[in-house]
Amino acid sequence: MTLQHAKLNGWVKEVAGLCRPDSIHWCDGSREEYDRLMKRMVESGVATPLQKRPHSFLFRSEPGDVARIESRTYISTANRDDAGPTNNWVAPEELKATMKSLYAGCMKGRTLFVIPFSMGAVDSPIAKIGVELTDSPYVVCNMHIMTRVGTTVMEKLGADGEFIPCLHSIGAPVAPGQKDASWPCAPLDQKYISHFPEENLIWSYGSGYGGNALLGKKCLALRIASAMAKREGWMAEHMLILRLTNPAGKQYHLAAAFPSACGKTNLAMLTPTLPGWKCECVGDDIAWIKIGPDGRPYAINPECGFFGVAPGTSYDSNPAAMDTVKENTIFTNCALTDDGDIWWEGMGPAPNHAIDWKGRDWTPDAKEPAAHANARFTVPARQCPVICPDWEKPQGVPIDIFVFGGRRTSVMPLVHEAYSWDHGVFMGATASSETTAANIGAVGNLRRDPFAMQPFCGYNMADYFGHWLAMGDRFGKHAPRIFYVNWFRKSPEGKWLWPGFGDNIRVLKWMCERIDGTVGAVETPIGLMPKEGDLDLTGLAIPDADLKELLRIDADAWKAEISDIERHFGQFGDRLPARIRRQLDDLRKRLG
Ligand code: SAT
Ligand code: MN
Repeated sequence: MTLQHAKLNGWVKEVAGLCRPDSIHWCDGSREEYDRLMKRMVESGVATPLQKRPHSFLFRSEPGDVARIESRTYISTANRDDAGPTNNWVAPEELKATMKSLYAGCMKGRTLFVIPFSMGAVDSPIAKIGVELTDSPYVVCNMHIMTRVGTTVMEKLGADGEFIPCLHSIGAPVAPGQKDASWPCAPLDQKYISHFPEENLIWSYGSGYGGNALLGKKCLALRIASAMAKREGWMAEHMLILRLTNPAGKQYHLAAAFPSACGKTNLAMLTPTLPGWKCECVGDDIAWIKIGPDGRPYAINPECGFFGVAPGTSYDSNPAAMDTVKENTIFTNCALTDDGDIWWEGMGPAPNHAIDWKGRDWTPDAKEPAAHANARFTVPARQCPVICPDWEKPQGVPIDIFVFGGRRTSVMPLVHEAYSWDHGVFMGATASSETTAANIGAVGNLRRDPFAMQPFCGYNMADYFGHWLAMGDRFGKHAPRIFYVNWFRKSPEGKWLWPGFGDNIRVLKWMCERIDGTVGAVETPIGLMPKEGDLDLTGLAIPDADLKELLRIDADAWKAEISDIERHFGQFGDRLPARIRRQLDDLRKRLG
């Protein structure tokens, strides 16, 4: 591919001068390119082709490089307050100096790949172009699946089109004659995932895994895009997008924010247990939302693949995902069965023998799981049997419903609805969840994860709350209704109270009927909730006591919750919008 883009050419040259790769390869996004890179990785033993899944491969990462690393993720703004209290911050000059010394010569012995990619269909007015420079062929293949890569993007870029520069290195040069590691990367204290939102720039070093390395995803489509969206008056959200069609054929579009590994992919591909209802997936992780010509919010999925959590995915929990990953899939950190297939915990019966994600022999009586808890599949979205026919529509789909949620084994009821837009923004701002394996760190701790954006907001979170308020003012009568859900409540004895998965349609149906004004709700201190008979439980054997517990509001627990919210808000000081503080006062009053 020849290039006339002076700025891009200049940047590639500059990076090559610093990182010193042996060669440079401009990616065209073709199948041949993907196959060639995969073939080389198979030959060097890095990738294992799977006999049971056509054109699919297994990779095993370094045991220290298995997830996003929030402690090594930076939002580097000139002013520390502009990154806010929820982000790690280092001044741009200092961070760049540190990283430049790491980048110096870091690609020796490797190829520098130039990946021009589009987030969003190339012809979408909402799409943005990025260019990732990386020394990892694994990243190139994943980017092929997760984004639109190659020639059409270069054509759109032309001679002077705008692009977001995304520099990535695994941080592991190879000397001549040295045997390469199967998953080369840098030690933890040298890993950096850095964002410079004031100049739309991403620098990542030292990790080859997921969001640390596939820079179109969390780095561009959330951290950098959220800062751009604030400046430009749109929204970049950590949300799945789902189309629901009721038995009468009426469509509703829902966008839902849950933290990583809380079931976004499962909800996005829901198989409804209520007859006549249809769900179609538009996206499973990220939504870019703009106000359309008719004043309504329209959302696109900027990605074109799924990077889903493998463990727990099964024909019971998510049949659509299981059918999606039958072919053309990259599996990372799953177990390998003796007949050349992959396996993970929660998929179904365990094999008698397998090779675990660390490459060791594994049997069901092993002490450690066969697949890593954050093992992933990377797969083209178009292979999903329930992909929405409009999933690539350039103008997006109109959003009727916003949903927030997280994993809470207590306190949070199954569902409640906001009294107003501001109340809904308060729900988003106070969203909380028990932490998961998607981030390196302790699992199962309760943390506030506002709008599921805690790890992904590229600017001061208090200003982000303000942006949500401002967008609501602009949506006016077209503002989507806001709900909060919790599929994960347990009984005091530790039993899951709600079946979840396909049965979540019962809760979504209530939301649609709330919009249509055809179902009731009861006012509670925390919001509007279904009263007895409002949730369609046809065909579901759920004990009355469980349902009561699912919808129970424990006033004492909520008072404790208020103290925790005070603490959470306290970190923002005066920057917290008064309208959000007022919502907390109102909640306190309603709780009495
Ligand atoms: O590794 S990713 O950041 O892409 C996955 C996730 O945390 O959702
Ligand atoms: Mn995510």
